[in-house]
Amino acid sequence: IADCMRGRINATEGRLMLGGIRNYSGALTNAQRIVIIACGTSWHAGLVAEYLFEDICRIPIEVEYASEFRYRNPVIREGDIVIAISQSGETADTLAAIELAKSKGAIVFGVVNTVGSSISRATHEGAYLHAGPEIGVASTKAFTAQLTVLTMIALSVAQQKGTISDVKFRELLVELESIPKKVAKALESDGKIKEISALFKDVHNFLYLGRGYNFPVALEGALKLKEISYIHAEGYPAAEMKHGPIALIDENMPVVFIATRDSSYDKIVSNIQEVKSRKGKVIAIVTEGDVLIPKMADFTIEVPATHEALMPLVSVIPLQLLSYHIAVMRGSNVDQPRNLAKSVTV
Ligand code: F1P
Repeated sequence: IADCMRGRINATEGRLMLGGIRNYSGALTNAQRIVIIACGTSWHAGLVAEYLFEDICRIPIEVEYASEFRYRNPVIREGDIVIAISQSGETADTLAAIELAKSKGAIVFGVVNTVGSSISRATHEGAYLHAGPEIGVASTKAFTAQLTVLTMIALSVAQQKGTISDVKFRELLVELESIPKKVAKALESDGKIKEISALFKDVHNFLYLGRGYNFPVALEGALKLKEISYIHAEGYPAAEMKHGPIALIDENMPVVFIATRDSSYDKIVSNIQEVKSRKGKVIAIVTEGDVLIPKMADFTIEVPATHEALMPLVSVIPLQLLSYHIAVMRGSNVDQPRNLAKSVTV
């Protein structure tokens, strides 16, 4: 995350410079609609960006699986901007979706990790992640780097559009600069997460629930567990639980709540109560110092407080560690999960 921000932001001076999106920055600022296309973890980063762009830039956003978008006949109008997100820069579905969007006249920005990759060459402009190569197949640090770059893009668009006050812009910039330290703090829970992992390594299903900015984090937590430990896991918006998944909850169902202090805190507390009253086992990711949820949950893992728009950068860390430890304890090769390729080129 720090590498991703280096040379791009100076919070003290309130400066933000993303060289990679200079030429088409006017088109981005004046976008009537932004369509984000990506696959897997990158798609989850796009969902977080949707909340942020809507919130601070007031631009309508659609987040599409590239693997579906490419086979549709999507409507692209003048003034639409497409942002393609990819760790490898080689994902065939994302590449095909970019070509389709370009053929319909869209300007396409890339948020890509691999310099000189096919996607970075196919896009009109873009910002690299500078996250360094992912050693394993499953995307981890690329996810947090994608969130960092997307946050910088949203902040810069909001500033140019005037949809964010100077005070809020600076506040978010200062907070963004503090994230690497907060991630380091979140990593200190590793020992505790390992102990929790030992208790759940043999279960067959997991549910992940979150609201608002933490909803895509719930999806990502579930995907990481599936990818590297081969345990079936579902991510849902916590508010959707009552529309179906609640039927699954009993004493054998671990439910991971991403329940940090934000504008939907009270609502997620009610969701935890609903799960506890059905004897579900609750593992809650909470903000440091929370006293209420630890009394209700079976296990709590603390993360440092931050602005809710930046929380996914921090709240995803314990979920990545949980998947990692469970996978290692189950004897899986976390770097090379079965059936998964680093770049899905077909
Ligand atoms: C997309 C992705 C990854 C996932 C795995 C398969 O890749 O779905 O999120 O972890 O590697 O591919 P990318 O387009 O972000 O490289």
